[in-house]
Amino acid sequence: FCISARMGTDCYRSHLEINNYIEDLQRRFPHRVFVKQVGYTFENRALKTITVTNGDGRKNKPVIFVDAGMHAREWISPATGIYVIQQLVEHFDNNKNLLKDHDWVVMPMINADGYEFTRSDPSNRFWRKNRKSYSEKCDGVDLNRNFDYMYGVSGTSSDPCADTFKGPGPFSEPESTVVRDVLLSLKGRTSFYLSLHSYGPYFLHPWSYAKVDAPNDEELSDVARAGYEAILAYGGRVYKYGNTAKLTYAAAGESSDYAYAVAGARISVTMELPSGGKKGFDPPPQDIKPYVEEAWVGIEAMAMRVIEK
Ligand code: ING
Ligand code: ZN
Repeated sequence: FCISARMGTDCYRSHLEINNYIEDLQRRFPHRVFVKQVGYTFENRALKTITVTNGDGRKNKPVIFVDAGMHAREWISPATGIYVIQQLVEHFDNNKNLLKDHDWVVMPMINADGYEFTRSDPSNRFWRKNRKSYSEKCDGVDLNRNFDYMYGVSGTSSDPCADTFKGPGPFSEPESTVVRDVLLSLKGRTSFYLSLHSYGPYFLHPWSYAKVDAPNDEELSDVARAGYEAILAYGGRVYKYGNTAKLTYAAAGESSDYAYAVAGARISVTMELPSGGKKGFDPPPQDIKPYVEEAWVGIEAMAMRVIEK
């Protein structure tokens, strides 16, 4: 439970607290912040994006799109998404350069149903998928196998009981569909897609579906390297970076391949935040602050590299 009503790094926040926080930012900073309801989860939870600008009124700037909370148990991901929003909005004066020629769109919680499920009982803490069911025996679809680029060709399962169950078809899930629609609404504008997961630490870039170099592999690695170098210099942690399939394993139908191949994001990265706690996905609340501060150093560095291109 959270001691402070003020949004900080002392605890993991509920889906409702996160939505209330961004709504509150819109009220406090109406000239720089725009919150949009973009859809609903299977269990009818509201999914929102927050668009952050510098308030200069210029339309159609390139966009840096950040999403978090695609996998339920990866609690440090939405915590990092919240921190990104805080830096851009509440600490705008320190981060003006990140918003000069770019708008940021952040979706801090994709899999709200799964997230609330992991919060509802300790026995559910390590649930990964959403909560929609396609079998009597098992629930949930892996949202990061449900996107329609090379859907199902590798690293994915047709077994509803598997943690990487891809679902009955591409975009069968409301949550992945919402991410798709937000990405497509920004088509031609997204210069950088960043998806926050855990655990690594890794910076992963296309392709994920196979051990194949993406057309601008060098440029992708260059941005990922900027994150790696910044975090190394900051506190000595060594992230690995590179082609997803080569560095880890091939997996198709995930969001960073989709953002890159279909939604036109020239740079696309999945950031796997460091492990923590007993099982890797559960850094204790007192670790939130150092984790998100370190992550921000990497995110800022990658964004600056993209912006300076
Ligand atoms: N990893 C991601 C996953 O969906 C990923 C990222 C995608 C890794 C594709 C490798 C291949 O599996 C986590 N931790 O969720
Ligand atoms: Zn994940």
